Amino acid sequence: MEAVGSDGIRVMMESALTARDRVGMQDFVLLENHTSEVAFIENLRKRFKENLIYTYIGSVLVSMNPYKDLEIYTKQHMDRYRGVNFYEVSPHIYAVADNAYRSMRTERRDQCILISGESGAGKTEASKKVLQYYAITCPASEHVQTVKDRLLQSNPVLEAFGNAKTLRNDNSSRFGKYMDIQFDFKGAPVGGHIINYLLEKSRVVHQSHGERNFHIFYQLIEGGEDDLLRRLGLEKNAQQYQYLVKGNCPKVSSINDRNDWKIVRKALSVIGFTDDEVEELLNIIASVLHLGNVQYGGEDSGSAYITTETQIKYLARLLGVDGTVLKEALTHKKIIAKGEELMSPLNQEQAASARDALSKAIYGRTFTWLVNKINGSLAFKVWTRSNASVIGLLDIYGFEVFQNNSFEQFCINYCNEKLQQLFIELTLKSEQEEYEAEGITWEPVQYFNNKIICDLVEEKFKGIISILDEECLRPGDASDITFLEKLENTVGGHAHFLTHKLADGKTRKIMGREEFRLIHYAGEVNYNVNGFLDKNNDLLFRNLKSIYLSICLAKLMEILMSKEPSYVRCIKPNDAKQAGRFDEVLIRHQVKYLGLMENLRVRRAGFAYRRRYETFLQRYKSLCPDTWPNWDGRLVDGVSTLVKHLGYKPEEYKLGRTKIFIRFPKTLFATEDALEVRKHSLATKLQSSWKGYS
Ligand code: AOV
Ligand code: MG
Repeated sequence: MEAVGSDGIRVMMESALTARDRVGMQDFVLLENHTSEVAFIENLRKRFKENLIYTYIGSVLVSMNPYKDLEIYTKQHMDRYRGVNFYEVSPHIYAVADNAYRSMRTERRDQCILISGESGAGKTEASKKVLQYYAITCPASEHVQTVKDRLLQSNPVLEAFGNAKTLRNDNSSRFGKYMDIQFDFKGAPVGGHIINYLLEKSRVVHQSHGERNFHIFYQLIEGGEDDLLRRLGLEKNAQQYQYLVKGNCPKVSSINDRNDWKIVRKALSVIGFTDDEVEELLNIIASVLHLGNVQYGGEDSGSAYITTETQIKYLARLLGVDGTVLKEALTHKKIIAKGEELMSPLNQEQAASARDALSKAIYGRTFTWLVNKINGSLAFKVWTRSNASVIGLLDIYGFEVFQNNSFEQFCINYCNEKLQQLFIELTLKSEQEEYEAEGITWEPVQYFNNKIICDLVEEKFKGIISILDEECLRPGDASDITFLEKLENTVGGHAHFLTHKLADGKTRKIMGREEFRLIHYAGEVNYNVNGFLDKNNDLLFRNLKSIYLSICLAKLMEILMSKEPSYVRCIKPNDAKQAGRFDEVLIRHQVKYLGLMENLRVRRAGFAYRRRYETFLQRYKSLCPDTWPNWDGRLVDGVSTLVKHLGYKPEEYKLGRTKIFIRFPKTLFATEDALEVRKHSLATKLQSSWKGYS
């Protein structure tokens, strides 16, 4: 410490302190006032202003959507994070990716990266960055290069068919995605597998104002070559198609459909789709557009007939079916009377909804076929569980609230509710386990557990889904309204459920009579029950729903629980999708519901900072003559000698089995400052001795 007090060092220390003050803490655990939400938000604000969008809470990565391209995803950045200790470089999504990769390699344990946050917060972008990191940095052979290319190219394809412009996000995922990346024993990616959850099929036939249908329709119309469009019977004008005009939003400034078409077309080839398969796929996409333009007239008897013959002609050709059969299918329903099959005519309204149901079914099946096809192309033939490991990436649709919320939002928000629960259970569990493993007493922390809301939705016999299923199966007068009444009778008193009816018999004016409100972990949402029974009844939907809501969701949870998780918590800085805008109210709300303060409290419950002995010793050994340049004895003794020399008081730290735990950030800062001083004095010494020679 001989040089302390010299001007140079004072200036240097001051500038280090000012820099810390300016750019904030790269780990929230190091905030002096860690229980203060104000300090938390201030730290986020400072970092956001400096384009530092990533910050840790221990090992959890908090990511702010910058809404602009930052120069932080280059190959040089990737190299900087390869094989480096998590804490020695600034926070980054690459650090999370690399850490998971290394844990998988060294501990031979499957990993998963769980990305959450509301719609537009940056989940899909984060998942793409992770995939790019592996594709670029992992070892490769010729075969592996093909796999890497296919893994990367699966994204534009899935996004074209499964993403759409919504009011919240110009590229909003309208399906949930869990992707396994499989690595061989050398750590090279050799295969992949995608599971998709609940595509929002209703978007095919209807879009809210300001929203669009799935990207692929516009890409095909804007970018499709003239002879292709001619073969498909399509015009180069999205306004011509009923399924594309509902949202009154054919063009989006941030989207270049024509360019995206080229990207998607190329990606399909890379994944291994033959030209014939692509043509078949596009036949189906075009068919959906033609179906949307099928119009009906009404006979005097009330029966519907088709007024648009051209559409039928195209449809018959593209789908390879007989025109007459198709016409009958679009205007009649099959009924069985006295053991005989009969075709009973539909009225105009019924026929239109049969047409829309067909479009949704066709699109939904095509999407499933597409995912299966991609899986086929990513499948590694000789891959077995025994010689490979897996990193899973979960990117689902984010929590969303619109003016009007229906069954789709109910499913999406429930899925987010489950994910939040997983986060709570696993972070607490792992924290607890770490303390136990290190032989350090655990101090419990109070936190909000959203299990109560999950139970309200999913509990057998008394949960909302059970009641909905029951109402769907009940013969007679079951309707959306009787479903709502049943909900009132069964879960009416629940703390997270409300309808317009107040306990004293009066009505709550702010709520509609067809609505129920759920108080989710992330906020309150009013759901309009209109269409709940129909959507739940939709056979295809039902299949998906049962996979998704009960068995699969459970399976997904099982998959995730069996892996070692890493978390990325995405925050959306403003609702205007604008760069540089820090909307404090919106951000504070997300910090609250993502449980980040609780997460921080759990992490800080006892100790702000923890490091493995070797890492700690390596970094600070130069500060003590007994540990410098090398410590020969047991690591724990080396660390003990070092911290005693540094003047740590017994209440400031604890030594676990493999790690040192430090209670207060200021202890660590003092040590860091001492290191800076030491580095500087060494540099000054070297300089003066060099001067002496010259
Ligand atoms: P989401 O996946 O969380 O929403 P996205 O990942 O699609 O959100 O991000 C929305 C938009 O924000 C992107 O299209 C980018 O324009 C921008 N963005 C996000 N992350 C970054 C980043 N790291 N750098 C630059 N721009 C970014 V949803 O799918 O709606 O829940 O269902
Ligand atoms: Mg997304």
